[in-house]
Amino acid sequence: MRTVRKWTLACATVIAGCASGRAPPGAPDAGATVLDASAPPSIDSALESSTVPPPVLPPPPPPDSAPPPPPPGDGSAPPAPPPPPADGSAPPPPPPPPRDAGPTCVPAVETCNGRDDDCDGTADDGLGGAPCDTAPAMGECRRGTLACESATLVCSPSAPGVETCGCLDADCDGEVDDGCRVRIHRSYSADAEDHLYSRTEGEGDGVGYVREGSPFALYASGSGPLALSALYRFFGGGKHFASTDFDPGGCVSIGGCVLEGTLGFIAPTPTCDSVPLTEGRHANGHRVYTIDAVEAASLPSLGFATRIVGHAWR
Ligand SMILES: [Ca+2]
Ligand SMILES: [Ca+2]
Ligand SMILES: [Ca+2]
Repeated sequence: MRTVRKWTLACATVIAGCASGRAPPGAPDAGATVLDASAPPSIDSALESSTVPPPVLPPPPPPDSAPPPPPPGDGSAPPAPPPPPADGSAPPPPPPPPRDAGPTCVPAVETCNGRDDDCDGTADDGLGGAPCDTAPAMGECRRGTLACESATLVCSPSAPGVETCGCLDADCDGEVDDGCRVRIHRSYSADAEDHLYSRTEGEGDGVGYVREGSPFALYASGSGPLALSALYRFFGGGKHFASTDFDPGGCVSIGGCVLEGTLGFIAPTPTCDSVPLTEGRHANGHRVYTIDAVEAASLPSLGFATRIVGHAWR
């Protein structure tokens, strides 16, 4: 109001032209936009500036700071960034965001990565189960099974079991069917011109037989999973012999020979790293059994007819 009164007095007493509506000398033409700080303001602008207070604007942000992020829509505080590692190394990359069966999930092949790639709602489902090798584990324990654990495929070994005499190292000690076979010991009597085969080493000691070693092994039982046949030992005509026939040639039934027991069990066909068991039969009844290919090949020259009676083990 003070400015209005002052300018009104000046117009009335100094500038006669203003009363007549004419512009004072040097004033711009009507319609022109001229800003001149030295020129006195118009009455309208003076009135406006004197009655409307200027708007109050917020202070500008500091030039070197970014504006704070808007708060989450649910009103909760935003998650705090992970603290840097204490040792000063670069922080690990963040884990991939989980996928779910939502409308934005794009189905892919499920792999062991901690994510629900096929969008069925379960991460890493349906993986594992394939066989794998757990070497240096031995025997059946090497037969592992793949499993997806903590986003990593791992090969889990099998636990040791009980030796089943099925051509497996089920107890994982590195030896197949250990404890399932028996060694067969051989001795020879020159006087009787007879070979004696026995599970008992030294059976012929003291009765004229000389030990010749333990040339092969047979399974102790035929009740395991392998298809095996009993090999019986007989004595007849002053000689020992073996056969898979419980009454070979009817000699037992007519009293021509005696069944002395079961030596062991042989395989009719090659089984579990077996080797052929050759029988040499002399015309005088003398029988020889061997898995030694060289000895077997020499028998015909010594008067023996040979045949493969089955398969034994070293
Ligand atoms: Ca899945
Ligand atoms: Ca997955
Ligand atoms: Ca074993």
